[in-house]
Order: sequence, then structure tokens, then C-alpha cells
Amino acid sequence: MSNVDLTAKIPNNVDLAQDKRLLRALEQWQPNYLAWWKDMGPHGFQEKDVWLRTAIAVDAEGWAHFDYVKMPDYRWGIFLADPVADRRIGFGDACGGPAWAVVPGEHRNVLRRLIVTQGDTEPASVEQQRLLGHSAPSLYDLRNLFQVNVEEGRHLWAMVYLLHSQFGRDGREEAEELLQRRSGNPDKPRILGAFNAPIENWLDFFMFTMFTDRDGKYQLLALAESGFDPLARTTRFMLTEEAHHMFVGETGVERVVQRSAELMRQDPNGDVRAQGGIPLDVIQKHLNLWFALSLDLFGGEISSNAASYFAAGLKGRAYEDKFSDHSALHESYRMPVVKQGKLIEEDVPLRNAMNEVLRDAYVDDCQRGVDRWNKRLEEAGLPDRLRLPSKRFYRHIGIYADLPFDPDGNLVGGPASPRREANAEWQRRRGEWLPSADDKAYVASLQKAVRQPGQIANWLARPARGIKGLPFEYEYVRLD
Ligand code: BYC
Repeated sequence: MSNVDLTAKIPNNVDLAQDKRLLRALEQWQPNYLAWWKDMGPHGFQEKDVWLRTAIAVDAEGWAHFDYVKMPDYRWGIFLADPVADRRIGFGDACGGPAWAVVPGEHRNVLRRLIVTQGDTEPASVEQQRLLGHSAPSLYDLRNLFQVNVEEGRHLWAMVYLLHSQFGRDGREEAEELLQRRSGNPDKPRILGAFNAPIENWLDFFMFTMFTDRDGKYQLLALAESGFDPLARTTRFMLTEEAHHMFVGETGVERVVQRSAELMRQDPNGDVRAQGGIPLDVIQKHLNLWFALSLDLFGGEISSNAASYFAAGLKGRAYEDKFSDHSALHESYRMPVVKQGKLIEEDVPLRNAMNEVLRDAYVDDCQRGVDRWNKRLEEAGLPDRLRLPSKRFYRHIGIYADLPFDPDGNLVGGPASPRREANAEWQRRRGEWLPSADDKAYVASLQKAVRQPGQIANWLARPARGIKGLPFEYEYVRLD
């Protein structure tokens, strides 16, 4: 295992102390990061003790330490997974060649762009979740929110390390800009769509960590295959932390569903609202929204960008090892495309369909989570089921963008019908498929902070267990 220097101002396992220029550059960025964190990080809880996990090593066993920490004192550090000896590029035109330890000149701009795009999502999500602490349904959930937030901060550090160490002055400028953009700000928005969408309540938060963090997982898996070895090693370790974020989302929605099922059974008319829970149709609409926004994050279905990332060995497929042909030159991908208002199957050269290949793996993973939620409904003896909408529903990016697809993937109003925004029927039915103003107001009315250890909001079930062997009743955040 690489040595981890935990006593350093910036904990790291990359021998920072040996590279004085890089160390100086990162130490100059550090106060700006902290200023951003205090300004845009979790509002109102910066001085509280939170029972957090901190990364202290990169081996599978014992990589993290748990203790009470005030968030601004969190030890944000730089951790790369251990190098693989004689690592080779695993796909594309340079397949079999040695992986690059330094950024190759010809790929410099593209790699910088990928790293900046990845990096931009991390502070964006912290900004989106900034006010949620004030309405946390339990101390357990409050702590999980902050855990996710500090680790997104660490993931920003991971990308900034790459920018500073490999991209010189351009990289330093990009690192500053990562602290300047703001989620949802029309003048200086974050780069990708979903990271400018508001996360207004805890149902949004659980859907975001289920679906949007899962995009993170798949993008990181694709980057973990990169021939650019520092990127591969950084993202491999980020995936370890990311797993918890998806756990928060998947079990969070599961607990909402479980509680709604309980409340439905308690009411003589099966009315969840009457019992102060969240109706299944409202859960479904939030699912539809965050699934669609997250699908957009994979980029266009047919993408020459994706083809060139793959050809150049910069971004692979998730678990590239599992594929037999790593050139992807001789196959195609059959997908429904829209021609004259109709869906027609078309063969697309596989390299150009790489975003879709990754999106498919993601959809399968999401389906596994939805199946788990449906198990809870089945166990409660209810006939209702949640489902993923079609990949074509409510898209803003790619070949289905702005078209009036319903959740079943059919064009509303037939071939000649107008686009989504101008489509009267789609707009009329919008509230059946996406959270309406009423739904939002109702969910908002439930968002009241529960701050006693062991207590929980009425609309949410308790988790099966607490964190790291501690009970749910533990005081995960000390509020006094
Ligand atoms: N919003 O060829 P196209 C995470 C742009 S999440 C706005 O279709 P490409 C996390 C695109 O940039 C993971 N713009 O797509 C989760 C391009 O612009 P230009 C983040 C978009 O390039 C939760 C144009 O449309 N990681 O970690 O193949 C919490 C045509 O592009 C969007 C990454 O994203 C969009 N949704 O793929 C915290 C990995 N989609 O060139 C963290 C790095 C596309 O015409 N990024 N565009 O100006 C990438 O690999 C690629 O940039 C994308 C897009 C997959 C995002």
C-alpha cells in the first residue's frame, strides 16, 4: 500500500511533500476551497460535531476512520488507489500499450474537459443540498447527508489534484473556476443539467443519491478504465466512497416506500396522505423526474465525442474486462431513433453508441433498486408497484430531447405532434408524470426537522440498522 501522510496539511498518499511546487499550488487553493465550503456547504451546521467517516488509507480493509468532526475540520485529502504494475491500456486504438503516467499532449484538452466536467458535479451537489439539514427527518439522516457532502468535497479535491499536477496553469485556472460556478445560477451555472436542478426536499435528496450518484458510479467506472493512469487510480478510490452515497439513496427511498405502505394499511381507506405519509404516485413522479434528469448525464445516444474518448483510450466501458472485443470497431448497437415523427430501429457503430452502452448498464442497476422497493410493497400485501419510465421520457439531451414521450416511451399525440413544450396534451398530462405544484407543496409540508436521537419523521421508516454497528438512537450529530 502507498504510504499515507496523515500529519500533512493536506493528507495524501501521493508523496506531496516531495513536490514543492505542487504542494504550494494546492496549499494556495486550500483556503479558497474552505471559503467556498463555509459559504456554500451545509448551512447552519458548520460548528456542530458530526460523527463522520474520514478516508485515511486506500486498502479495502480499514480505509476509513469514524469520529466526531466539525465539518470545516474534515481532513480532505488526496488518495489514489495503489498502482497496478505494468498497467496497459485496455481498449481503443492504443489497446495493449502502456498506460500513461503523465497526460499525453495530444489528449490534453479532452482530458482536461472530462476532469473538469467530473469535478464540477462534486461542489454542485453540495450546493444543491445546502439547506436540507434544516429539515432532516432524523439525526441518522442528517449525519448521512453531511457524510455525502464532505465526501463530494473530497471528490472535488481528487479532480483538483489532477488539474494541478498535470495541467499547469490551465489546470490551476480550472480549479479556481470550479469554486466560482454555482448550481442553479443562470449567470454561472454548473456544467451539467441535473446539477442545476433544485433539491428541495428529502425525497428529492434520496432520489438524487439513488439515481444521480449512480450516474456518478458509472461515469467513474468508465473513467477508472482510462489509459491515463492517475485518472484511473483516482476514480477507483472515489468509487469506494461513492458506494455509501448510493446506499443512502436506495435505502432512503426504500424507507419512504416502506412507511407509505405501513400508513396505507393503517388507514381504513388506504389513504397515505390522511396519515401524513407520501403517496406512492408522488414517489413515482419524483422517481420519474430524477431518473430522466440522470439519464441525460450520460450524454447523447449517438456521440462522436464518446467514440473519440473510446478510440483514444481515455474513457472505456464499465468493467471493460468483461467485453471480449476491446476495439469496438466491428459491432453496432441497434437503437430506436426518431425519423419523421416515428420510432425506427437503426444500427449505430458501437463506438458512437458508447454513452448508450454505459446508460444501459446504469438502467439495469437502477432496476435492481426498484425491484428491491417493490419487494417492500409486495411484503406489505399491496398490489402497487413502482417502475422506471422509458429512457425516452422527459429527456433534455440526445436524440429524444424535448420530444413528447410519455413514461411508456410513446409519442404523445402521434407522429406529427408538436415538441414537448408546445404539446398541449403532454402539458395537460404533465402533472400525472412529474411532481406538480400540489405534490411539491404537500412534500414540503412534511419537511420538519426531527432532532431528538432515536426519533424519526412520520413519513419515513427507521433504517434497519445504524452506522458502523451503532444503534439508530445514537447521537450522530450533536446539536447542542
Ligand atoms: N447537461 O456527445 P454528447 C457524479 C453536452 S455524476 C449539459 O452528447 P458526451 C456525481 C456535452 O458536454 C458523473 N450538457 O455527450 C453525482 C457536449 O457539449 P459540447 C459526472 C451536456 O460528450 C452525484 C454536448 O452536450 N461525471 O460524479 O459524449 C453527486 C454533446 O455531447 C449534458 C461525468 O460526467 C448534460 N447532461 O458526454 C456528485 C464524466 N450531456 O462538446 C457527483 C465526465 C452532454 O458540444 N463527462 N452535454 O460543448 C463525460 O464523460 C461527458 O462529458 C458526458 C457527456 C458523459 C457528460
